Amino acid sequence: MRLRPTAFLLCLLLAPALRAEDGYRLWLRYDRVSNDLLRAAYVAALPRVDLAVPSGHTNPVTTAARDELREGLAQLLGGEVPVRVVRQDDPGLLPPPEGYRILTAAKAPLRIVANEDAGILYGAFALLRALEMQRPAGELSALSAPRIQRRLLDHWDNLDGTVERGYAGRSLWNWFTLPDYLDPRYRDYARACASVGINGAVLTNVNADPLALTAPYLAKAAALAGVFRAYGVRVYLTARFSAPIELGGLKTADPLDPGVIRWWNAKADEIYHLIPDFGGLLVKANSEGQPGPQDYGRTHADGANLLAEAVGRHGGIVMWRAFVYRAGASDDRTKQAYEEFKPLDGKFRDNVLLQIKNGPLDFQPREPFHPLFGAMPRTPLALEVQLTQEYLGGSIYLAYLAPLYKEVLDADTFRPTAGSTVAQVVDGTLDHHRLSAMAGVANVGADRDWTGHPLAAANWYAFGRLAWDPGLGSDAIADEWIRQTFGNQPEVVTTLSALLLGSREVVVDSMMPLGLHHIMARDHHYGPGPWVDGGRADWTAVYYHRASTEGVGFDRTATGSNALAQYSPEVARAWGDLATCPDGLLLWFHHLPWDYPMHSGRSLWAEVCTRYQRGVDGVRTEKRQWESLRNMVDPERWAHVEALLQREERDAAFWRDSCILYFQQFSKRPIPPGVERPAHPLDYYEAVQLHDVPGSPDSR
Ligand code: BDP
Repeated sequence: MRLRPTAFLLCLLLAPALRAEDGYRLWLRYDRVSNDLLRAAYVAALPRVDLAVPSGHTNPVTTAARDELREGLAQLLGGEVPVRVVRQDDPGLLPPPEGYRILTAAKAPLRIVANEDAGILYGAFALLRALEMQRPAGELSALSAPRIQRRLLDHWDNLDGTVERGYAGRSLWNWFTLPDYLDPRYRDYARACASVGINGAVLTNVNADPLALTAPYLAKAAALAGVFRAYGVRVYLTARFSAPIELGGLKTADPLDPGVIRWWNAKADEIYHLIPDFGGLLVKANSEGQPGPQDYGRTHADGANLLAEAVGRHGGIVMWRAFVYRAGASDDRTKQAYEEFKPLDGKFRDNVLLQIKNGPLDFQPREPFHPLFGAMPRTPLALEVQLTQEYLGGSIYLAYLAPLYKEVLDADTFRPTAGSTVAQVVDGTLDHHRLSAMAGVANVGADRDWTGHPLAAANWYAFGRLAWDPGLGSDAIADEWIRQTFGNQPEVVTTLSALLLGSREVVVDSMMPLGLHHIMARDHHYGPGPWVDGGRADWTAVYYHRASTEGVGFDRTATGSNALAQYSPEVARAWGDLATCPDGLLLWFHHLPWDYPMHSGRSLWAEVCTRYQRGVDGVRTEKRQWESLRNMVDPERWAHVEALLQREERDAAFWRDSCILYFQQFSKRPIPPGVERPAHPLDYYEAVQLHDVPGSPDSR
């Protein structure tokens, strides 16, 4: 069809307005600074930008920084700002590794000074962030360096393009077209990571496919590494422990077998030949059916050291996961990792990190911190958190997770003394470790907006910022993200900030309040399933909530599983004593009668009901907050979030009604006033089946 000239003209004129806001640009929007005075002040403060590194050379990293700045500044300021790479020869100015310093002086070029090329990149993004946030032109100088060394995204991506627990479409990596076609998206992924300081990506699922370590797939990984390198992002892979059998044709994968040792050494040589800056291997072993050293009567340390030896010769590391549990191995699944790993403290090679989930169970909406963080001073411990919302409503629910990450980072282990936080364990300062790492299970996929929920990219952002500096506040991070993603209008910033900051607690209330945990539906984990029973006990809900006519909750005090004994005496005392145990962990640690008097003055039963109602009310408040932004947010993202909040409200009511009816069978008490009555009987809720829930292969 040919357009008539007038129609063509009209299209051109309308083009910017018609371009749908699809979220692709994330927080790297670089929209022109709308305040003319401020823009003029920036132009005056930035006659030129000098990127100063010791070598003074351009290379892929400094070039990436320079290009990002040129492009970003041109868009933000509406005119070109010269950017050049220069030699930094004043050692007094040099910040720590990967850190940067931004120096301003009247009528002189702004200087970004770094010790390493990556620092220049981080400084460049920090400068762009400051402008996007409309910081005063006189306040652009800065000094910053990461507290944690390896800041990694773990992708649970399968080679067939599916993503385990992924809710944002298929995998970003198109393994079939790699290594030939390099989707421009790979570069944008790396830009986004670098902009928040993420410096590594584990490309493959922890439930590992040995194929990933074959020559053709290593070539594909090398191609991705080639794109990421300029952005300071190193590639890592997961290793299947039995790969010497599956790929090498060996009879065993015994870590002490000389043939196995030779095989891994040769494999490491092959990897490093293709990817000289390969970061290392992440391993899930002897957990949920994965093979591991225990299959041969060896320990986790034997297994980790085998791989660490192989990659260590090339400067690589091994991240060995502590997420292990076996059916019937203990009276309490949450105790198992500690029981297995604590005795191995000091037994790992120095290039092994033990990677521990934030809590002892599995990424529930709220868990206490993992007891291993206070138990292995001679081993560097990496913190693993989930960005993808496996247990928090996938990409349907709004859950800003910085408060969850902060809860664990700020937790006091009291080992060896008060004031020894998980953050200090993880950043290596408490026990003087050379290595430190924090990993986030990624929430990105091939969806156009990367994360499926238009507000879920805040978790990608927050993860990176907290891994850089665990001391940052959830509110400060939300403020940064909102201003860059939705602009600086005060009503938008204030309202959206309140919305984000309250959202995780709303999800806790609507799904698993008061320390209830693991009461979601089987397999796909979306929606309630307090009635889930039968089969392997520690995969059921009844194992965790222990509801009976006597009461509800898992007794983990000395009268029960005594999981509390895995914490320092101070922590165990505080959580073990009903007077000081926070409401949020009450039923995690205690089994209590339904008429137990809560701090609120209500009985436990009434409190459970009230919290579920509070969850629904919380979503309604979120809807009102979002509604008030209707004309201040672009229509596409506004409508998308609005629709998801509608769904979340319906789901929250479903959680409330089904859980209250289920527990009422035991409490035998009426639903208290102020709590809405369920629309259906319990069997209605129990019969609802979901099919093909994303991220779960078992949902049919
Ligand atoms: C659980 C997930 C499962 C993962 C496992 C893990 O349900 O898909 O493989 O964690 O972390 O949360 O290994």
